[in-house]
Amino acid sequence: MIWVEEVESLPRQGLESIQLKRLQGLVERVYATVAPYREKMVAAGIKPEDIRSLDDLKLLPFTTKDDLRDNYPFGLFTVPLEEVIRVHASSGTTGKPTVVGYTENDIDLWASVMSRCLAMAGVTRGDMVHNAYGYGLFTGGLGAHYGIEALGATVIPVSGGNSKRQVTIMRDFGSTVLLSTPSYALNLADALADVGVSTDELKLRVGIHGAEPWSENMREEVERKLGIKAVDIYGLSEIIGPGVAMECLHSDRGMHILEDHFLPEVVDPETLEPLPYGEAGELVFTTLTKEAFPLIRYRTKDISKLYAEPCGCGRTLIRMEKVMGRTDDMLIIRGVNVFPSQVEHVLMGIEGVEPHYQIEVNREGTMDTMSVLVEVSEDIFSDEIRVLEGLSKQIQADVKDMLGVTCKVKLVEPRSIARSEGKAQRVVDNRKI
Ligand code: DLL
Repeated sequence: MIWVEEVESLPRQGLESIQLKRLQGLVERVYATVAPYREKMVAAGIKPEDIRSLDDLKLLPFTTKDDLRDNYPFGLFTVPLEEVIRVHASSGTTGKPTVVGYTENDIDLWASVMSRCLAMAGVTRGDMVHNAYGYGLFTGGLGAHYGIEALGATVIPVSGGNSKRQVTIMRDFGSTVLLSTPSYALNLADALADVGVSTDELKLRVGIHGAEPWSENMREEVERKLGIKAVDIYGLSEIIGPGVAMECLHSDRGMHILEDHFLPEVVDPETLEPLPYGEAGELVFTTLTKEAFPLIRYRTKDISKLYAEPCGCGRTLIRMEKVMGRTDDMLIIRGVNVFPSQVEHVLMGIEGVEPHYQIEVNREGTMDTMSVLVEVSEDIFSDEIRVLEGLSKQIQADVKDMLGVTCKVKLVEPRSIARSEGKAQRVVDNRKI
């Protein structure tokens, strides 16, 4: 198994001294080359030489999505455009896309962190890797692609879509590793049934799933339906794309962060004070080595926790908890904070419920209402109305018990909720606010 042992299993002190040196270099560079960063630092009364220890990171101003929008498209790049060899963009739900750029070294760095992630899942040169992340402006497809090649495994650049064809390719090419969003992995599982291919005919061993939140129950579902071990991968375009953090095969919880390149913090989203390990808050990253588009204390809006306990794999890199949701995903239903991932957790614990659901939020007068559309298995759907009513009531009661919110439940036919080829749309917010 390939991994950069000398970095990934360094004693903390050794790693932290690398991080500090890189952080100091970064701050000097952005201060000298990017006006918006310099202005913010000047306003905060900070000079590059004030960063003497990693603890001084907290003196630096945060960067937010708004800063990216204000400098759209290339205003935060630190190098001339001639040195940028690729751009990606994430669509976002509102407003302008977020544009990110890479120098040649950045592309190499990305391939390197991504290949280290793949290695954490036990991927080696001998693997046939079915890359079903979308190719294009989304970072998933190309980001994973170059990592697979850097590792020396074989990449099948299949991208998203045309699931039946994907199944045939998986079977005929003998794909051993699947890369896709967790929701698309479930689509592929459905397609297996459609094409009449059983998991015994496949060589799939491991699935590397990310780009959207997914619950532990959803993991079990993916593992059972595809007959694989499913692991979590985290990343975001602004920081580099996929390859920021990855679950290893030994981890009892969380994903190792590639901390020699991406310096993590968790802060209280209200006070913005850094939180200790083990406490949930907003993840913040500083890119230590990226050239074209470095970010200082970027607020991801993702909610997670950090853990420093040693891992069975021997890596000393700290781990981040599975992302619990985003601060901007949180629904406030009649005063109760609800994350879609919590609803998913409840649903997946109920027998007969399929892992396809959508949450609809409406406003009736001044009241917000939440409806949960859930697909049920064929057997249940064709069962007596009494059975369906019983299931609806059970879902409603379990949601109320666990989340404290009363919701309406609509049980729908198998395969009636729109499938996505990439990230699933879990929430439909009909409130015009
Ligand atoms: O989704 C990059 C990626 C591609 C990651 C493929 C993993 C695999 P963006 O489109 O910029 O980049 O979206 C980033 O997706 O801030 C999270 O909210 C969410 N996200 C990414 N990975 C996970 C994960 C890619 N493992 C946004 N669990 C992030 C939960 C995730 N949410």
